[in-house]
Amino acid sequence: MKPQHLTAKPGEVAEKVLAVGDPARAKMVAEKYLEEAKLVSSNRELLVYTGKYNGEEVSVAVHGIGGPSAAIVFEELRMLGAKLIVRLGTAGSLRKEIGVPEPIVVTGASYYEGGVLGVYSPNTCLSTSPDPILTSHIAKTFSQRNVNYHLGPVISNDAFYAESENFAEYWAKRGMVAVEMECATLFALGWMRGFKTGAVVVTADSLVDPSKKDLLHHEQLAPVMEKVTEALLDAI
Ligand code: GMP
Repeated sequence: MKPQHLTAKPGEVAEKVLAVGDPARAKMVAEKYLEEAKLVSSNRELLVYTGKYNGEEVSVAVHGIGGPSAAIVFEELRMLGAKLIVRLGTAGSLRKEIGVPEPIVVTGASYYEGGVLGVYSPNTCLSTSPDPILTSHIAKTFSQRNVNYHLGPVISNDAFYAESENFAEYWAKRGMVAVEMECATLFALGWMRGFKTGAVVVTADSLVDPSKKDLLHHEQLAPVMEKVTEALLDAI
Protein backbone atom coordinates (compact mmCIF):
# COMPACT_ATOMS: atom_id res chain seq x y z
CA MET A 1 0.00 0.00 0.00
CA LYS A 2 1.23 3.52 -0.66
CA PRO A 3 1.10 6.30 1.97
CA GLN A 4 -2.40 7.76 2.35
CA HIS A 5 -1.55 10.79 4.54
CA LEU A 6 2.04 11.89 3.96
CA THR A 7 2.39 13.42 0.52
CA ALA A 8 6.19 13.08 0.25
CA LYS A 9 7.33 11.19 -2.82
CA PRO A 10 9.59 8.11 -2.72
CA GLY A 11 13.15 9.35 -2.22
CA GLU A 12 12.07 12.46 -0.32
CA VAL A 13 12.26 10.89 3.17
CA ALA A 14 15.72 10.16 4.60
CA GLU A 15 16.66 6.78 6.08
CA LYS A 16 17.15 8.56 9.43
CA VAL A 17 14.14 10.36 10.88
CA LEU A 18 13.63 12.48 13.99
CA ALA A 19 9.92 12.24 14.86
CA VAL A 20 8.25 14.92 17.00
CA GLY A 21 4.72 15.58 18.20
CA ASP A 22 4.64 19.36 17.82
CA PRO A 23 4.79 21.01 14.36
CA ALA A 24 6.55 24.02 15.96
CA ARG A 25 9.35 21.68 17.11
CA ALA A 26 9.69 20.17 13.62
CA LYS A 27 9.99 23.67 12.15
CA MET A 28 12.60 24.64 14.78
CA VAL A 29 14.72 21.53 14.08
CA ALA A 30 14.52 22.01 10.30
CA GLU A 31 15.31 25.73 10.38
CA LYS A 32 17.99 25.64 13.05
CA TYR A 33 19.80 22.36 12.43
CA LEU A 34 19.24 21.10 8.87
CA GLU A 35 21.02 22.45 5.83
CA GLU A 36 18.97 22.76 2.62
CA ALA A 37 15.82 21.77 4.55
CA LYS A 38 12.86 21.17 2.24
CA LEU A 39 9.24 20.70 3.34
CA VAL A 40 8.29 17.42 1.60
CA SER A 41 4.87 16.85 3.23
CA SER A 42 2.41 19.20 4.98
CA ASN A 43 -0.96 17.45 4.75
CA ARG A 44 -2.96 17.65 8.05
CA GLU A 45 -0.11 19.42 9.91
CA LEU A 46 1.90 16.19 9.65
CA LEU A 47 4.92 18.15 8.44
CA VAL A 48 7.96 16.34 7.09
CA TYR A 49 11.18 18.22 6.35
CA THR A 50 14.23 16.64 4.74
CA GLY A 51 17.68 18.20 4.80
CA LYS A 52 21.25 17.51 5.81
CA TYR A 53 22.99 17.36 9.18
CA ASN A 54 26.80 17.22 8.97
CA GLY A 55 26.45 16.30 5.31
CA GLU A 56 24.12 13.34 5.99
CA GLU A 57 20.44 13.22 4.97
CA VAL A 58 17.98 13.47 7.86
CA SER A 59 14.22 14.02 7.96
CA VAL A 60 12.20 15.54 10.77
CA ALA A 61 8.57 14.44 10.85
CA VAL A 62 5.49 15.33 12.93
CA HIS A 63 3.63 12.30 14.33
CA GLY A 64 0.82 14.21 16.04
CA ILE A 65 -0.65 13.30 19.43
CA GLY A 66 -1.33 9.70 20.51
CA GLY A 67 -0.75 6.17 19.23
CA PRO A 68 -3.27 6.12 16.34
CA SER A 69 -1.88 9.27 14.69
CA ALA A 70 1.71 8.24 15.38
CA ALA A 71 1.18 4.71 14.00
CA ILE A 72 -0.03 6.14 10.69
CA VAL A 73 2.99 8.41 10.42
CA PHE A 74 5.54 5.72 11.42
CA GLU A 75 4.03 3.21 8.95
CA GLU A 76 4.10 5.78 6.13
CA LEU A 77 7.63 6.98 6.93
CA ARG A 78 8.74 3.36 6.64
CA MET A 79 6.90 2.96 3.31
CA LEU A 80 8.81 6.05 2.15
CA GLY A 81 12.19 4.58 3.10
CA ALA A 82 12.82 5.33 6.81
CA LYS A 83 15.11 2.76 8.45
CA LEU A 84 15.59 4.50 11.80
CA ILE A 85 13.01 6.62 13.64
CA VAL A 86 13.89 8.39 16.89
CA ARG A 87 11.19 10.22 18.79
CA LEU A 88 12.11 13.57 20.31
CA GLY A 89 9.11 14.34 22.49
CA THR A 90 7.75 15.52 25.80
CA ALA A 91 6.43 13.65 28.83
CA GLY A 92 5.02 14.17 32.32
CA SER A 93 7.38 13.28 35.18
CA LEU A 94 6.23 10.53 37.56
CA ARG A 95 9.19 11.00 39.92
CA LYS A 96 10.08 13.69 42.45
CA GLU A 97 13.73 13.42 41.39
CA ILE A 98 12.92 14.16 37.74
CA GLY A 99 12.36 17.89 37.38
CA VAL A 100 10.86 19.96 34.55
CA PRO A 101 12.22 20.39 31.91
CA GLU A 102 14.73 17.54 31.98
CA PRO A 103 15.59 14.92 29.33
CA ILE A 104 14.93 11.19 29.70
CA VAL A 105 16.50 8.57 27.43
CA VAL A 106 13.63 6.08 27.12
CA THR A 107 14.49 2.42 27.74
CA GLY A 108 11.03 0.87 27.28
CA ALA A 109 7.31 1.64 27.20
CA SER A 110 4.37 0.05 28.97
CA TYR A 111 0.88 0.39 27.56
CA TYR A 112 -2.72 -0.52 28.34
CA GLU A 113 -4.42 -3.51 26.72
CA GLY A 114 -6.36 -2.55 23.63
CA GLY A 115 -5.84 0.72 21.82
CA VAL A 116 -3.97 0.82 18.54
CA LEU A 117 -1.51 -1.94 19.56
CA GLY A 118 -4.43 -4.15 20.59
CA VAL A 119 -5.67 -4.02 17.01
CA TYR A 120 -2.23 -4.87 15.60
CA SER A 121 -1.93 -7.76 18.08
CA PRO A 122 -5.19 -8.78 19.82
CA ASN A 123 -4.91 -10.41 23.28
CA THR A 124 -1.12 -10.45 23.22
CA CYS A 125 1.66 -8.09 24.32
CA LEU A 126 4.08 -6.66 21.79
CA SER A 127 7.75 -5.94 22.44
CA THR A 128 7.93 -2.26 23.33
CA SER A 129 11.63 -1.70 23.86
CA PRO A 130 13.72 0.59 21.65
CA ASP A 131 16.78 -0.63 19.75
CA PRO A 132 19.27 -1.37 22.59
CA ILE A 133 22.44 -0.46 20.70
CA LEU A 134 21.01 2.82 19.40
CA THR A 135 19.70 3.65 22.89
CA SER A 136 23.03 3.06 24.57
CA HIS A 137 24.73 5.09 21.83
CA ILE A 138 22.32 7.99 22.45
CA ALA A 139 23.04 7.83 26.22
CA LYS A 140 26.80 7.75 25.59
CA THR A 141 26.61 10.73 23.22
CA PHE A 142 24.62 12.72 25.78
CA SER A 143 27.26 11.98 28.44
CA GLN A 144 30.10 12.96 26.11
CA ARG A 145 28.33 16.26 25.36
CA ASN A 146 27.61 16.90 29.05
CA VAL A 147 23.85 16.79 28.56
CA ASN A 148 22.46 15.45 31.85
CA TYR A 149 19.72 12.89 31.40
CA HIS A 150 17.57 10.38 33.26
CA LEU A 151 17.12 6.83 32.03
CA GLY A 152 14.04 4.64 32.32
CA PRO A 153 10.77 3.28 30.92
CA VAL A 154 7.63 5.32 30.28
CA ILE A 155 3.94 4.52 30.25
CA SER A 156 2.40 5.36 26.88
CA ASN A 157 -1.14 6.34 27.81
CA ASP A 158 -4.05 7.24 25.51
CA ALA A 159 -6.12 9.36 27.92
CA PHE A 160 -4.35 12.60 28.88
CA TYR A 161 -7.25 13.88 31.02
CA ALA A 162 -7.66 10.61 32.93
CA GLU A 163 -4.24 10.90 34.58
CA SER A 164 -4.95 11.25 38.31
CA GLU A 165 -2.70 11.09 41.37
CA ASN A 166 -3.57 7.39 41.58
CA PHE A 167 -2.48 6.92 38.00
CA ALA A 168 0.92 8.47 38.77
CA GLU A 169 1.39 6.34 41.89
CA TYR A 170 0.30 3.15 40.09
CA TRP A 171 2.84 3.54 37.29
CA ALA A 172 5.68 4.88 39.44
CA LYS A 173 5.31 1.78 41.65
CA ARG A 174 5.68 -0.37 38.54
CA GLY A 175 8.96 1.31 37.60
CA MET A 176 7.89 3.92 35.06
CA VAL A 177 9.60 7.30 35.22
CA ALA A 178 7.28 9.38 33.00
CA VAL A 179 4.04 9.35 31.04
CA GLU A 180 3.65 10.19 27.37
CA MET A 181 1.58 8.83 24.48
CA GLU A 182 3.57 7.46 21.51
CA CYS A 183 6.70 5.50 22.52
CA ALA A 184 5.01 2.08 22.86
CA THR A 185 3.55 2.41 19.35
CA LEU A 186 6.90 3.47 17.90
CA PHE A 187 8.90 0.68 19.56
CA ALA A 188 6.36 -2.07 18.75
CA LEU A 189 6.10 -1.02 15.10
CA GLY A 190 9.89 -0.86 14.85
CA TRP A 191 10.21 -4.56 15.74
CA MET A 192 7.15 -5.52 13.64
CA ARG A 193 8.17 -3.64 10.51
CA GLY A 194 11.95 -3.84 10.81
CA PHE A 195 13.13 -0.29 11.48
CA LYS A 196 15.35 0.87 14.37
CA THR A 197 13.79 2.99 17.07
CA GLY A 198 14.79 5.16 20.00
CA ALA A 199 13.32 7.99 22.03
CA VAL A 200 14.30 10.92 24.17
CA VAL A 201 11.56 12.85 25.97
CA VAL A 202 11.89 16.14 27.80
CA THR A 203 9.58 16.55 30.78
CA ALA A 204 7.06 19.32 30.10
CA ASP A 205 5.00 18.78 33.28
CA SER A 206 4.97 16.76 36.47
CA LEU A 207 2.26 14.56 37.97
CA VAL A 208 4.03 14.53 41.34
CA ASP A 209 5.02 18.20 41.77
CA PRO A 210 1.88 20.38 41.94
CA SER A 211 3.92 23.50 41.09
CA LYS A 212 4.80 21.92 37.70
CA LYS A 213 1.42 20.49 36.72
CA ASP A 214 0.81 22.82 33.75
CA LEU A 215 2.40 21.82 30.43
CA LEU A 216 5.32 23.91 29.25
CA HIS A 217 4.92 24.85 25.60
CA HIS A 218 7.34 25.08 22.70
CA GLU A 219 8.97 28.43 23.59
CA GLN A 220 9.46 27.50 27.26
CA LEU A 221 11.02 24.15 26.35
CA ALA A 222 13.22 25.57 23.59
CA PRO A 223 16.55 26.02 25.48
CA VAL A 224 16.59 22.41 26.79
CA MET A 225 15.04 21.02 23.60
CA GLU A 226 17.75 22.64 21.47
CA LYS A 227 20.58 21.11 23.54
CA VAL A 228 18.88 17.71 23.34
CA THR A 229 18.21 18.04 19.59
CA GLU A 230 21.86 18.73 18.84
CA ALA A 231 23.07 15.78 20.93
CA LEU A 232 20.44 13.50 19.37
CA LEU A 233 21.30 14.52 15.80
CA ASP A 234 24.95 13.81 16.60
CA ALA A 235 24.00 10.40 18.01
CA ILE A 236 22.00 9.18 15.01
O1 GMP B 1 0.37 16.83 25.65
C1 GMP B 1 0.26 15.58 25.10
C2 GMP B 1 1.45 15.29 24.21
O2 GMP B 1 2.67 15.56 24.89
C3 GMP B 1 1.55 13.83 23.80
O3 GMP B 1 2.08 13.76 22.51
C4 GMP B 1 2.48 13.20 24.85
O4 GMP B 1 3.41 12.29 24.28
C5 GMP B 1 3.20 14.37 25.50
N1 GMP B 1 2.99 14.57 26.95
C6 GMP B 1 3.71 15.48 27.68
N2 GMP B 1 3.32 15.45 28.96
C7 GMP B 1 2.34 14.52 29.07
C8 GMP B 1 1.55 14.06 30.17
O5 GMP B 1 1.65 14.50 31.32
N3 GMP B 1 0.62 13.09 29.90
C9 GMP B 1 0.47 12.56 28.64
N4 GMP B 1 -0.45 11.62 28.43
N5 GMP B 1 1.19 12.99 27.60
C10 GMP B 1 2.13 13.97 27.79
